Amino acid sequence: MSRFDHYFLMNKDDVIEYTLEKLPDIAWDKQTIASKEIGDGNLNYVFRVWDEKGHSVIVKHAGEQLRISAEMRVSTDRNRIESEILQIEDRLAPGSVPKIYMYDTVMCACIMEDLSDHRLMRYALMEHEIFPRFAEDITTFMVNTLLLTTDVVMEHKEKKELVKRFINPELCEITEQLVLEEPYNDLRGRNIVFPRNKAFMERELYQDGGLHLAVARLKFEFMNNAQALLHGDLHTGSIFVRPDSTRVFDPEFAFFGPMGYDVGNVIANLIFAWDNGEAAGAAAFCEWALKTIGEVVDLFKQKFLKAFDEHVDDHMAKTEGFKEYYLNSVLSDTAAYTGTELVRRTVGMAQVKDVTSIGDEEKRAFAERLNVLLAKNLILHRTAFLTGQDYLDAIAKAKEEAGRD
Ligand code: SR1
Ligand code: MG
Repeated sequence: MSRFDHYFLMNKDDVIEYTLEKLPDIAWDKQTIASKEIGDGNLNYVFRVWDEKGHSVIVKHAGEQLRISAEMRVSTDRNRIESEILQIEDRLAPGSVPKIYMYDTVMCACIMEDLSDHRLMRYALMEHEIFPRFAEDITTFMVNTLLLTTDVVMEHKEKKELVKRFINPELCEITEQLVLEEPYNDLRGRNIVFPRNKAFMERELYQDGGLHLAVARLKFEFMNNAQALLHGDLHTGSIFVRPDSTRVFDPEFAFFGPMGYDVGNVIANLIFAWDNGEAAGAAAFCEWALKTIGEVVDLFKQKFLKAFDEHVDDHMAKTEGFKEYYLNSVLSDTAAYTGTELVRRTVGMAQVKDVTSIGDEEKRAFAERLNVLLAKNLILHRTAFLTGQDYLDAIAKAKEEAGRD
């Protein structure tokens, strides 16, 4: 019998006892073992447990209520999904995610590698730190985890088994509502609109029927295109970085969906970092951010085509012209979901500190207008974004237009 045979919400002392019980093979120093809650996400509790002999782990624990809102409840099964996905991702893209030491469906917790020698990418970017390896690392991660879990590569029955195992209805519902619905109509009264931009957002987002139709299509493509095993929430708060290392974590929104959703999330969150750099006048950082946005698109394409040649077995997928058709559909989705991420983080319930921390109100309002104008271009002209330069040109255009409004 153990205290941990039945679920309860653990505090930092419970977590120490839990770690000692679950990881008995580590020679913990019981005199100095300590724990601290370090999570700042919207959903879970994250504890660091360490001792003075140099041992340390991270314990991630799911509560029944979400941290961002006591009214929002989602299944604690998200921790199982996260742990299993991290193990799959580690096989597909070795070294790109933290190691999982154990997970436990009773306490809805998992214990994983401590990456405290890395920084959360969003915060490092907000200090205008540069990560020269990032485009290279993240494109390898995306091509390996995405293309290699599609039907063009996987044995079809095996893939369908995975689709079944990672059906993730509650977390997907959060995305369906917060990303692909509410930013365009404030249906549940949860949007947060910066007062200076109220009239602008009403006109550009709430009253644009053409945009609503395009996003409605994107919502049902997200729900019905079980293309690849997505991370599902691949923003810069789900990535740890060091100048020489990139590690992705937090895949609790994982499910089989359109690949462009992950790629678009990465691009949009680099744009938020660039917004912040622009507001601060951090020229060298902004130059790196733009270069990285372009490289993410171009390296993704290059590696995708190479991996397609190396891994695709399916007879029909090898038909001449199919590879280019398939990549172009992913690029079109990428542009559109870059747009939906830009919009939802600007007016939706879950915003990003890169933008909300811009202290000068006019600069913040400008960044938000730029994001929305850029987003609309990406969503409404999604098939026109085929290269990194196409994104850079669109950012420059939105910058000019946002200044005029
Ligand atoms: C209610 S959860 C809000 C957001 O936090 C997560 O990181 C996802 O991005 C989700 O949409
Ligand atoms: Mg998260």
